[in-house]
Amino acid sequence: MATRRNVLAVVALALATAVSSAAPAVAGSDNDTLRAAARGSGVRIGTAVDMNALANDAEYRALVAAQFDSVTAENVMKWEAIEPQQGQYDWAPADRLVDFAKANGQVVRGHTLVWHNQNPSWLTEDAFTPAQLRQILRDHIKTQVRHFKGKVYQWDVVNEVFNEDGTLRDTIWLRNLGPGYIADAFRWAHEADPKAKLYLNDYNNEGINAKSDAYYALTKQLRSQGVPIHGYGMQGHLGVQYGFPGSVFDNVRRFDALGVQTAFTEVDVRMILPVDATKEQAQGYGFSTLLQACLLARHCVSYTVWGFTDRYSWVPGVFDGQGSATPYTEALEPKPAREAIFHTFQLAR
Ligand code: 9MR
Repeated sequence: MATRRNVLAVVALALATAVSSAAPAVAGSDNDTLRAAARGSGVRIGTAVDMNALANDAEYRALVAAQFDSVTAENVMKWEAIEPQQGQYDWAPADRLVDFAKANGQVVRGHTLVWHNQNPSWLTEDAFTPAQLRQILRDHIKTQVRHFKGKVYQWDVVNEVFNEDGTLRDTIWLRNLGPGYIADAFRWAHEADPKAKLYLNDYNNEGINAKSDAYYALTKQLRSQGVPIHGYGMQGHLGVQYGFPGSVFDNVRRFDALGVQTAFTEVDVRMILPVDATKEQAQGYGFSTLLQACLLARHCVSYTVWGFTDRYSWVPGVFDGQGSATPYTEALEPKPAREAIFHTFQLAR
């Protein structure tokens, strides 16, 4: 733990080294990998995985296996994918990820059980009564967590439940079940797999602001009521044009003090195209800032990038004129951001 605290002092040096070092691209010895750099740090290095890419792109598959020790399904564990028709579950794509992870000595983060997006139309379009919806939610959570019992070590139980101003987001769940749906979701997930670590998860909640204040208050409240909640997830979707939140470590530290784990769950740092060297350097700083906060914290256990290559990133399709948000180029070459992550881990050893 003591070495974790040295990270901040030497990070400027790390970044200077990072941008000038010519690291090997895809190949290289095991010592050159992100997962080797992370070893012993207490923080796992993860990536979201696109299952089509994993099946069809051998270079992509090799990098997932070599560079990461944690994986998250980018889409195939979401409700619309898992239960496309009511009561009919399609486990196959998610099971393939679990098998891949096992074969490569990786853990699996489960994403996500309750969300307002990517829900099947039978759920959102049919007019269920509140009592029916409660039963549906309970069945869904219990069935899914039971299926992956012992195979998924952390679950994003509820995803993105707060607005930016710290009020609860207006969703099918809040409207029909009231705010108690959050505690219920955690209890049901815990009953289905008592060993899994259960997380809240959101974006724009990395620094101290109205949204993270709301999560802090909720976490405290749920813990005092004995609700089985174990972790606070910060997605970490940043952009160089916005600058980076300054109070990330303070925020992580206050959740530390509550006795819950923390994790960075979906880190990417986009930029307005075209790419230039200054933006790439700033991007490395963004990736590294979140990782430093994680390494400095007592209970921050994982740092996951939301896709590791621009070849499959969700960013350009959603943010017009923006991209280059991941640590590897479309050609799967490492960017300064990849080296910033690598060196930040190395310094924590
Ligand atoms: O990366 C995911 C993309 O492929 C999907 O089309 C999109 C649909 O909403 O979801 C993306 O992942 C999101 C994640 O599940 C939750 N946090 C925000 C992520 C980026 O939108």
